[in-house]
Amino acid sequence: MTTRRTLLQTALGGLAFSTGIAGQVARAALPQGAIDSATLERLPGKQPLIKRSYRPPNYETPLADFSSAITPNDRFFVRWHLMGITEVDAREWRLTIGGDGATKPYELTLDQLKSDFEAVELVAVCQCSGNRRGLSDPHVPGVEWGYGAMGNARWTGVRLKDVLERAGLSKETVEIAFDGADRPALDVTPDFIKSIPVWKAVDENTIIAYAMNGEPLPHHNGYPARLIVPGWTATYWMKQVVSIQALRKPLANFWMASAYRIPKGKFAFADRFISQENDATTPITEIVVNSVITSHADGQRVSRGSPLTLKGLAWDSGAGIRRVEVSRDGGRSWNVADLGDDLGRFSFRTWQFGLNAQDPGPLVLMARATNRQGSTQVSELIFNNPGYHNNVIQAVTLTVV
Ligand SMILES: Nc1nc2c(c(=O)[nH]1)N[C@H]1C(S)=C(S)[C@@H](COP(=O)(O)O)O[C@H]1N2
Ligand SMILES: [Mo]
Repeated sequence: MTTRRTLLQTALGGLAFSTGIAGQVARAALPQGAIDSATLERLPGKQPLIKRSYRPPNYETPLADFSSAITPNDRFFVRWHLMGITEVDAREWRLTIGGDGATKPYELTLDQLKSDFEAVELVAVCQCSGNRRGLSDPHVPGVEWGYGAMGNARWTGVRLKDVLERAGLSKETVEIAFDGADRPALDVTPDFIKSIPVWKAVDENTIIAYAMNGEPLPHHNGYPARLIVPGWTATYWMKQVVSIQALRKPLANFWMASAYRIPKGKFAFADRFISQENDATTPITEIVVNSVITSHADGQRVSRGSPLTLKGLAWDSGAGIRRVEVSRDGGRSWNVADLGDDLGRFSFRTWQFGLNAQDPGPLVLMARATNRQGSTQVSELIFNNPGYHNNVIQAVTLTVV
């Protein structure tokens, strides 16, 4: 049987790679079980997505569906932790704002949320911390995501800081915690509640969104309202948010203290989540600079001599993309690609690069993004047990015929 691995090894065999780069290409491009076992399935209201698990529903977007900077709502990935997911009736929905750090707790209906505060809009990438976990080598447990546990949308909502201000935050408040309408089906699973530091909560870009690309949020993406934490991985982007609690003490549940943490010192980030740090680990926060090739897939055949346009996306935690480069020789030389429209510093940035495939045989194409702070993607996976922050340079091997 011809597997992706043998195909790729054959493809690489004919080319002179330094071992470091070749090893990196193999790991970046080898989806292993994760992508090989993918089945497309349709959730209600969604186009077919790649199913990673059914209970709870975890579905990712096929790379070919990222053909524009904005991810359509019906193609947007879906990630849930708990079994007890119910559709929310917007008329019944209430958002409670309270906690021991709130001097004036109160409650909002959806209409009040929309009418009582100034509406704001921004485009931001929602990316699961574990995006690309399925590419981890050695393999790590968890949802075996390929490249598509991410999406980019124009979010409309209200600033979280405006909502918090009305609750009269006390000076002792250290974190703001969020709970959604979803519930564990068994008592053994802790409810999914997440917190962010006050400084991030009162950032003007942190919003409670009630619209996504001009439409109500799809049920599976958090209808009727969810938190948007631009620049941070999606674990904080609480869907179907029903409760916001101002806390004088750090939240100490499983989802903060044990899950969604990265080893200290392995990844660079600008701002710290100090109240949740311990000696060894810190919560995952800022998205690492990254890019993908979306126009062409591994193994695709292209005609010799006819021009092709390689396309893809690049994004980071909000510094903004400075440049994307493409390599045609396994990473030895790089050429600058053209960037598409700038939809804001938290958005996907499209890019494209025209080339002419001259020689028959395998053609290894790679893309690498650099942000405005000079951070770029890695050649070797920065291995960590939960499989987070994979921004290894992706390689796509085409066959020129
Ligand atoms: N209520 C609720 N919100 C949630 C989650 C969840 O399980 N329940 N998962 C979080 C995680 S880890 C991710 S990656 C994103 C996924 O967002 P999406 O399903 O809209 O793509 O939702 C976040 N918000
Ligand atoms: Mo996630």
